[in-house]
Amino acid sequence: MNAHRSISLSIASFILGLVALPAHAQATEGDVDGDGKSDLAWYYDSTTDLQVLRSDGSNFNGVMVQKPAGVPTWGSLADVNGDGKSDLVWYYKSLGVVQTMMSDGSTFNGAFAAKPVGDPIWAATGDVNGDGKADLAWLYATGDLQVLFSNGSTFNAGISHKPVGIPTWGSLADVNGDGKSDLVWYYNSQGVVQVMMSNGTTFNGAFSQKAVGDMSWAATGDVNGDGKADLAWYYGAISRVRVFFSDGSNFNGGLSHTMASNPSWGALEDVDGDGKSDLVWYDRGQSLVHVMMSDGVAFAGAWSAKPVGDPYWAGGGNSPGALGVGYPLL
Ligand SMILES: [Ca+2]
Ligand SMILES: [Ca+2]
Ligand SMILES: [Ca+2]
Ligand SMILES: [Ca+2]
Repeated sequence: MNAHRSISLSIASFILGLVALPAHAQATEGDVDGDGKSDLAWYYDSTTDLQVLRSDGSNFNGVMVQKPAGVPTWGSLADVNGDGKSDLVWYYKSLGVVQTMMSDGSTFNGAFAAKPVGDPIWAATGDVNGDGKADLAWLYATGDLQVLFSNGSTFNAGISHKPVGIPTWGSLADVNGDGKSDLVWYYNSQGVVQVMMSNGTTFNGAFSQKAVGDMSWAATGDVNGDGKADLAWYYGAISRVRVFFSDGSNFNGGLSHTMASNPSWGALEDVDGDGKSDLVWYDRGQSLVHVMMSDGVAFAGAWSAKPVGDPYWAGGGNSPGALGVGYPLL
């Protein structure tokens, strides 16, 4: 099996995995304790322990352990009530509902209405209407996309949209820096990333398509700190991550970084709170989480690797509006 086919199958299995309970990691982002530094959430289904590895800017310390009720089908870390602390947004297939557990900085509580939504084939969180509260984007097998706006205590009807085609990968990220998360979708049939800009009430075009080709994993985040979310694309066959910087209307050449180890999962998250999203990845062979800091033009300055085991689900990051989606571990 060649790499190209393997990647396509990985993406296909991820899409299927959303519908059939996935036994692999999904990536998102979040600053759980609200100190401006993105933390990493790591969930083990074997013990049903959720461990939040809190970033102090130079390491993941201060583990916060929680036992949510039940194993999720999909999850995200997102600040749904706009208090600066990322909350846990989990979908339970058995119940057909999204359950949100609010972070108070040291634990997760209830206090957000469960929302019946039904099974998605893709889902993401991001602040689509720019009110400071993360919203929920839910794509159904029919190709219908529903964005549910958070009002701080529940998700309500927001945008109904039917984009052209079903993506193989997607993210919500504010690529033009207007405070509203845009829809960043990859179609592997065309090898291009398509952005649909949010104006708060609908999604429009007006962003050039970017030919990127198939990746092993991808993420969005503001790597150069200009307020516009950038695109990171990891090519496993050449062990290289490429970051395409957004200028608000296109993704242009950014930076290229050859990985020293082989990431099974990656995310962009600002772990030191300097406004530049850093590269966080998990090496499954080593059972280690690594961090490479962004200085705006390159990834340099590695953190101490953090020992963790294979997660069932993982989340992290806090760039404005840049929330990832899941992938299977490679
Ligand atoms: Ca919102
Ligand atoms: Ca935007
Ligand atoms: Ca940027
Ligand atoms: Ca940073």
